Formats: sequence, C-alpha cells, structure tokens
Amino acid sequence: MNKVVYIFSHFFLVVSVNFFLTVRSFAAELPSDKQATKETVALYNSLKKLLNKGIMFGHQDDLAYGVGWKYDAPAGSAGRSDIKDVTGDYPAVYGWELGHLEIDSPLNLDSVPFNRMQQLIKAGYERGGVITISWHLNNPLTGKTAWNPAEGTVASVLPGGSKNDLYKTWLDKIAVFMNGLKGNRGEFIPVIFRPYHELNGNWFWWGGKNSTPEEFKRLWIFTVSYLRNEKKLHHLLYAYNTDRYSSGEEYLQKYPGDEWVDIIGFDIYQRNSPNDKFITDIDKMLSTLEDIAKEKNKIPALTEFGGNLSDSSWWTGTFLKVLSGHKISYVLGWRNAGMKPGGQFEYYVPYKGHPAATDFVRFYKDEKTLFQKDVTNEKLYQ
Ligand code: BMA
Repeated sequence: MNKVVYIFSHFFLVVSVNFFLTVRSFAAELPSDKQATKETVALYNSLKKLLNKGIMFGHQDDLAYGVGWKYDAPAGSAGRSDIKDVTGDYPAVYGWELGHLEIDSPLNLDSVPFNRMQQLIKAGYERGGVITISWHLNNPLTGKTAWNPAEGTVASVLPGGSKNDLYKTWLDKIAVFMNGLKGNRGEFIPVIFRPYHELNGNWFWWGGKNSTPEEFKRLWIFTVSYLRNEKKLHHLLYAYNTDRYSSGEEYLQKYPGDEWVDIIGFDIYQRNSPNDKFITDIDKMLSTLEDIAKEKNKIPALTEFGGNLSDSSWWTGTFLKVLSGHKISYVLGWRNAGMKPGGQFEYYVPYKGHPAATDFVRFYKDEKTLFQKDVTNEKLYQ
C-alpha cells in the first residue's frame, strides 16, 4: 500500500513539474525589474521579438520642435514632426530629456516645458510608439551643468556623501514625473530610462576619468534601486550606454550587473570622419554590442547618433548599408534644434526641403527600418 502511495505521489510530482516548466517556457520573460508592470513586460518582450524584424527609427524631441518650428501643431491635430513632414509617418521611438527637472525649472535644458512633454509622451505612446528618456542632470556638487566634471562629484552623491540627500530629492522629482506618465486606461507608460549616458566620455561629471568603475557602478545601482525599491517605479527599463569604444572590455568596464540593466547601447556622431571610416567603426561596435547582448540576454540599441547630413545619399548609402548587417532594436537621431540661441545650427535628421530628404524617404521605405505605422501594427504593449 505504502509503495502504491509512493509511486502515485512520485508520478504526480513528475507531471506537475513538467507542467510548470511548460507553462513557464510560454510565459513572458521578465526584464531586470521582476515587478515590472504588465505593459512594461510586454514592451520588453516585444523589443526582443522585433530584433528579428527590423530596426526602429527614433528621434529626440521629435514632437516638440523641428528646424524652423516649435509646437505649432494646430490644436487637436496629431502633432507636427520633421520626420512626418518628410515621410508622412512618425518615428517609432520618441526620445525626451529631463535635464533641469532636478532644479524645479518648468522647462528642460532645451526649453521644452515639462507639462507639454508629458502630453507629447502620451500622444506617442497612444499611437503605439516607444518612449526613451535621457537626463543631463546638473552637477549636484557645484550646481553647474552636467558638463562640469568637478572632482569628487560622484563620491558626493553616493550614500555617506555630502550631496546624497540632495540627490535623493532629485530622484524624487524624477519619480513624480514618471508617475505622471499614464495612458488612456490609467496604466503607466513604459519608459526606457537612459541616465548617465556616454559613460566612458570625460565630458560629463559621471563619465570617463571622472569616476572609477566602482564609483560608477555604485551610482548606477543606487539610482536604480532607489527608483525601483523606494519610489516603487515599475514601468522603467534601464539603458546602459557608452560613447564610442574600442573593445568589449572597455564597453563593460563600468557595467553594473545584469539585474540593473535591460538595454545596452552606445552613442556615435560621425562629425568630420569620411563615410567609409564611419562604416568600419560603427560596424565593429555594433558587432561587439550584439555579442555582449547575446551573452547577457540584453537588448542592443544605437541609443543616439548623428550622421553626415551634407551627403545627400548618406541615409541609404552609408547608414542603411551598415545597419542592414545588424540586429539592433532602435537607432535614435538626436534633436533638430535648428538655429540655437548661440548661433549654432543643429539638426540630425532631414527636414522638409532638405537635400537628403529624398534619400531619407528611401531609407524610410526600406523593409529593414520600422517607423510609427510598423510598430502600431506590432502592438508592442500587448
Ligand atoms: C547636446 C546638444 C545641446 C543640448 C544637449 C542636451 O547634444 O544638442 O544643444 O542642450 O544635447 O539635450
């Protein structure tokens, strides 16, 4: 009798373990935040799935302004965009920036009103697009800009440092902003948060020689765990990103660990380098990034770029040429600021009438690139 009970319970155990494993293999994979909201988990899995389909195109501040215009969409319209002016479609990814939120300014460092930004984020999300947010936060030690690499800044914001309390109040403001991002059903809008970008460059107070790997990792982990565990934000995916780099070791030198990162990327600006040199450089970096992403089960992306706008066939002749050999989630063109107060003319994607606009339309029509209409069809949040 005992033997029968034993065999029966053993059989039951084997069946239930198998059942559990089967269910688990069909279930969605979780991002680094194990308590991420339903929509955030869906986005994370959609981004992974989409790697086999194409590369999403993104643009910073796309709905806020472009070359020669600012918030001039007629009330109730879908909103203006340089990308839409040229292609008839919006980008798939919308980049936004929180610099100066920490000092209670109503405008960000590029003069975008934060309340307007929240509305525009919602508009992009409701169309099925992806939201990513960077943060050029001021130097908390000196009160100067993000580009003020004063010695000792990173140590000062870590626990035990003189600016840790101040830094926590800045994160509290980030949390308030993020909590204000809600869709039509009251759900939180998932965000790819990209703080401390270009982390191997020396120009920001957190980057390059301005922090040791240990300090940077502690800064990253403190930030993510404060937002995740203290502020209970569960609609964020985190993007770790460098500037140009020359090896996988360099890329990972300040990597905080898999439990604090979802997306891995780098930023690149072609500036004056010739197209073939740019192709060789970016090709190598993308391959290394894809290898690291596979090994760590993360999502690779080109988190910011600027190309050669004076070449009217750059989009297909150079950029698409190199992208077509890679599987990355998205590329984010930097902002079309137009004429800046200091007299510098800054833009990174063609606007209506620009000599590269025709080629950009070819780039848009290529199967490999995904814009708003493509991702709306993909229902990334379901
Ligand atoms: C830089 C430039 C600046 C801007 C900053 C933060 O690359 O575009 O004009 O203030 O990014 O967005």
